[in-house]
Amino acid sequence: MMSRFADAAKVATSKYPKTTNKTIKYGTAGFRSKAEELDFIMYRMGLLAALRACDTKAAIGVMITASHNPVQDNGVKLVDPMGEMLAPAWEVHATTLVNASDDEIPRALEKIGGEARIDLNHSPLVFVGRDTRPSSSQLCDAVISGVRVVGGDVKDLGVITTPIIHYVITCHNDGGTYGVPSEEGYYQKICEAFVKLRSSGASNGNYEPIVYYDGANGVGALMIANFLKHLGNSLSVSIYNDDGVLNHLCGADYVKVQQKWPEGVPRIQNVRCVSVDGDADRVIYSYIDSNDKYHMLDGDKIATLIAGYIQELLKNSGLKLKLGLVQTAYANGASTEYITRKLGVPVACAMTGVKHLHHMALQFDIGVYFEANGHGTVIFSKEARAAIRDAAQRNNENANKLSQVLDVINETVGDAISDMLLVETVLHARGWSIFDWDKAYADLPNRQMKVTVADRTVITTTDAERVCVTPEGLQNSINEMVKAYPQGRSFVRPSGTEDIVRVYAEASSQEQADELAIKVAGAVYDQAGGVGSKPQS
Ligand code: G16
Repeated sequence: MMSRFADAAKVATSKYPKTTNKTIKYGTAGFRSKAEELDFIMYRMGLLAALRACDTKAAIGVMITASHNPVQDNGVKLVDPMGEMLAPAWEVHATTLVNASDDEIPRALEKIGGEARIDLNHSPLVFVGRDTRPSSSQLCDAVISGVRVVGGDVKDLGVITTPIIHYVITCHNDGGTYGVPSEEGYYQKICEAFVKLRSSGASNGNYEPIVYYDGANGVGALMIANFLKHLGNSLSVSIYNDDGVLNHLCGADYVKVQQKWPEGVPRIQNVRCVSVDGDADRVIYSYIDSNDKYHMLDGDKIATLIAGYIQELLKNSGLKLKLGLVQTAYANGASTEYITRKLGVPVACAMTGVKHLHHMALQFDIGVYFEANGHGTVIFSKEARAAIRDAAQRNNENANKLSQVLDVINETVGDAISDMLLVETVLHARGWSIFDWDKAYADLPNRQMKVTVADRTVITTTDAERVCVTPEGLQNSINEMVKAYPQGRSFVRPSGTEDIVRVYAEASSQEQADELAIKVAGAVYDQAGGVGSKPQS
C-alpha cells in the first residue's frame, strides 16, 4: 500500500485539490460543511478509511450525510468495525490528514501508518453509504477514489440510513452473529421480532396501531417504505414528507428545536406523529391534543418509557442485571428527576455526541442512552444478552419478551425507525395512548437558541458541558442570570456540527425560559465575539 501513497498525492492534486487553509476539525459527527467545500475532505476520508481497515483488519464504514443540517450542507462520518463511531485517536488522524497540504499527503499517511503500527499488506474493505442530498453521489465518488487509490475494495450500499450502515458493518465483521449483513437482513431481523411481540393482537387498551410518519423529505422516508413490506398489518404507518426539501420545516430537529408540528403532516388531533431526521438516526414523537394544543415527546420521554419497561421486565423475570440511563446536559430537568426518583434507575451525564453516551452506557449491564434530540438506543453487555437468552430458553416469560425486545433494538447506534418500533412495542404492551405516555411527567419549559460568533472555539466547557470555562467571566454572568428564575438552568456550548454556539435554558414557565435563553444568548454575543445582529427573540 505504501507504494501507492505517492499516487494518492497525485490524484489529490489533479482531481481533489485542497481548497482552504482554514483549520478543520473532526467534530461531533465527523466533518460537516457546505457541500461544495467537501470534495477534498471526502477523498481524504476514503484514504483514511482504507488505513483504518488495515489497522483493524476489518471492514470500515463511511457515511456521507449532514443529517439534520440544511440540504446545502453535507458531511462524512466513519464507522468502526463493531458499529462504533471512529475511535478518538483516529479522529486526530482524520484531522491531521484533512489539514495536510496535497503534497504532504504521503507523509501524513506514512505517519498515521507508523503511529498506529498498521499492517499495510492487509487488503482493506470499505463500505460506503449516502443520504438523499443532491451532492451526496458526487461526494461518494470522491470517497471511493480515495479508497481505491491505495488499493482498497469498496462495497457501495447506495442511498441508505446511517443506522443501516452501522448494522451492516457490525454483522459483516462479526461473521453474521448479530444478523445478516445486508439491508434486507436488517429489515427482517427487526420486523420479525416486532411482529412476534404483537402476536397477541394489534390493539390493546388505549393503544391504537396508527402513526403518521414525517420522513423529513430524506432517506428515512424511503427506508420506512421498505420496512412496511415486512410489518404486515401490525402497524398502520402513513408516510408524509417523502419528496420535498430535506429537513425544511419538518423532521426531528425542526420539531424538537422549534417545538412545532411539522409542515406537510395533516394536523389531526390525538394521532401520534413520528418525525425522523435527514439520515434517520433521530426520532421525536408529537401530537395535538383535543384542545388543539401541541405536545412534543423527545429523547428524554422515549428514554424513560423504554427504561421503565425494561426495568419492569427485568424485575418480573428475576434477572439481576444493572440497568442505567445516560443523558446529556440537554436532558430536561423533569426527566432526570423522574428517572432517578420515580423509576429509581441510575443516571449518568455525558457530553453531546452519541460516541460519548455510548461509551458511558457500557458501564451498565443494560445501558439506555438518549440525547434529548431523539438520538439514542439501548445496549446490552455480552453477559446480559447471554443471561436473557438463557432465561428465555428456560421458558421465563418476561425474559422471553426481553429477548424479543432485544431484537427490535439496533444496538449498533441510535436508529429512528428501530426506536419507533421499540416505542410502539412498549405502548402496545402497556395499552397506552400517547397521552398516557406523556402524562408520566411534565417537561420543564425550555428554549434552545443559536448564536453566531467569529470563532466558536473561544467557548470551552467542562463537567459534561454544563459549565463554561472560557471566555472567562461568561459562566459567572450565566450564574447571575439563572439565579433570577425559579427552576432556572442554562448552559452554552460550541456546536460540533454547525458553525454556531448553542444556548439551552429551562425555567418554570415558557416566558421565563424564553427570557433566560435570550439573556444568556446576549451574554454569549457580547463576551464571545458575536457577529451579525444580536439575538433578540
Ligand atoms: C449529531 C450527533 C449528535 C448530536 C448532534 C448535534 O447528530 O450525532 O450526537 O447531538 O449532532 O451536535 P452539535 O450540538 O454538536 O451540533 P446528527 O443527527 O446531526 O448526526
